[in-house]
Amino acid sequence: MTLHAPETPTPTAPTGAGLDPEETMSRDELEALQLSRLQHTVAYAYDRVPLYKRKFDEAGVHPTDLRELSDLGQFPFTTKEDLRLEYPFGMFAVPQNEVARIHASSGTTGRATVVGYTKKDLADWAKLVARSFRASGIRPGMKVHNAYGYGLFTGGLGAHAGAEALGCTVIPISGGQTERQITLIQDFKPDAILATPTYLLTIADAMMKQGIDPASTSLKYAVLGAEPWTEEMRHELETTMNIKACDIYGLSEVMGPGVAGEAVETQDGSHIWEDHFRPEIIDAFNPAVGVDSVLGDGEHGELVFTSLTKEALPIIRYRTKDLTRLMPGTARPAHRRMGRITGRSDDMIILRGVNLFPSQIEEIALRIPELSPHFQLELTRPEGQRMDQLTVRIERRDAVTPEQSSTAARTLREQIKIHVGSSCTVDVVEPGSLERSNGKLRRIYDMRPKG
Ligand code: DLL
Repeated sequence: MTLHAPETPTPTAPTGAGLDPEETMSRDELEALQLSRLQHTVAYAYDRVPLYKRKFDEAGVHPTDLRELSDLGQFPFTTKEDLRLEYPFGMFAVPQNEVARIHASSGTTGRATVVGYTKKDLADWAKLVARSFRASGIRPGMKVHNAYGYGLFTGGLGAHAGAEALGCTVIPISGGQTERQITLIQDFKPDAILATPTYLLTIADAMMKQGIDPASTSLKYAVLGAEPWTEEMRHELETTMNIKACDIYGLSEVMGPGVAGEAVETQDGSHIWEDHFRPEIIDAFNPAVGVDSVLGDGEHGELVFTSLTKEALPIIRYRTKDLTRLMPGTARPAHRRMGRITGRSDDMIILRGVNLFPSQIEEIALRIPELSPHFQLELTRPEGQRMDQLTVRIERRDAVTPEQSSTAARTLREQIKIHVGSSCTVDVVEPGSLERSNGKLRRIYDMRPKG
């Protein structure tokens, strides 16, 4: 039997039809909603989670001090370390039998952080992921290939529930098994793919190796996130695969994917769904508590989130370590947009006093036609030397000659010196020689002696 998929509509500018009422609210209406939800959340967290009671009391603030939105600046921050110390369930605000699902971070950099959801939290999460996907061009009835990893990682199940809530046909392939992904894309003919940007690159690359033109598949939309990526990477993926690629942002501690999502008609950064989360920007390296310590819109710093509706794990002023800025809303005018994440404060390479992020290298390298988007950064400190060294190892594109490779290497080195200010070594390597992504790609290999 053949299943006849309905015609897939092309995206149009938002008319209000099919959008959540909160997406079309005015900023004043939205801020009034935020204030009442914030007052509730802060009191709820104080009453139900001992850590919040302790921290608020120590800081000398009480939920009743929150009279307007800017008063949030007086409340203490929450960090990943707090979640680790409360491992496993100390941050939960509801009894265990009201927790419908648990997710956790992999714990590769320390003890896992555990998060929980009530049934209502799961429904809200699915609604926001559906909202994000819809903004990015996906429509009910479309087939969606979900290559985010399933399991304790929030990507797979979070995206899955969102696509189902939107009314899509979900193909729950998870990450990895790239050959199989390609077969299913060819046979099932999905309209959209959900993956990390570097994993989509892996899929496109593997298609080319098999002699399949990645631009020839049924895919029209990709919703990509879970790791930093650049406009240059968007261009690379959109042209190689003949798709529209939009960003989706989120983190487990705050919810998972769908904290913010990008509109396909503007492609100008993800709108933070401010009816559920109150964002702030603070100085990442000198965080102070106080109403005046919050940076203004447009200023660069660390993104901080307070949940406004979560039941199982209300989170107050969570320091994401993600560096970005807030900008006014466009496609959804009341909801502010976030700039691209330039990097995480804990992923910043400090090379002889110069700050550097992998995304800066991606941006520069992808403007050099002979170089591919496959690269790694290696940090070393040669014996007997006090200076750190950076080696950028990057694959050349197919059909690039050795002479062209060495010219490209020189150009990249010079451009990094000009735009970032760091001297480095560039090693242009053979296509296919660097490890491919299966999800979140590791870009930095820090080989410096510890301590
Ligand atoms: O990565 C949630 C997610 C899944 C988002 C699928 C989007 C798609 P965590 O594993 O907790 O959750 O990692 C969260 O990943 O603090 C950022 O550093 C990074 N990140 C997530 N989305 C983006 C994005 C998921 N769109 C951490 N751009 C966050 C840049 C992102 N970085």
